[in-house]
Amino acid sequence: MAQERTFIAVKPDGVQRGLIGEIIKRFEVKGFKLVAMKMMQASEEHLTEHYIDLKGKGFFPELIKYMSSGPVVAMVWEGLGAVKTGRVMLGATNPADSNPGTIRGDFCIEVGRNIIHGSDSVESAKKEIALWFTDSELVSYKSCAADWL
Ligand code: DAT
Ligand code: MG
Repeated sequence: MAQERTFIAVKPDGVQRGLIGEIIKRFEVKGFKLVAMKMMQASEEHLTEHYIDLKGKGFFPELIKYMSSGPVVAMVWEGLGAVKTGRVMLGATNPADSNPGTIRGDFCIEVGRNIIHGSDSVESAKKEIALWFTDSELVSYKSCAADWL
């Protein structure tokens, strides 16, 4: 495993349901380092670009409507194997299949309201981070916990 960055976003339902803190806490206590974060109302154009690989799916219009229905909290987390481990922490796409102990397994029920996004590969993480953040928004610093993780 290598040091990686992954793009994580609390979706509009996660924001409205008061789960921002819980989600940040899980990545923080796991040992990942927060390198960028902002709350924003994403446009349909921006979300279409974010989910461009799913454009042909039947649920796509509904997905864009849902994701643009309120503010999201966009974040970049860094650490050893952050992409793969981040996905494990999220749980399966459909909360009905997400194990208890995962974020989706613990806090949601429906695939169309699954509260959180996480990059599925290092390559898509790079694309997503570039889509959601400028270089200057990515903060470079050494965590004092780095040698203890
Ligand atoms: P993930 O978010 O786990 O990476 P994905 O990239 O396949 O999953 O799909 C993106 C989002 O689209 C997913 O979080 C919820 C929604 N979605 C996926 N499959 C769906 C389906 N069969 N019906 C409704 N929404 C779906
Ligand atoms: Mg995905």
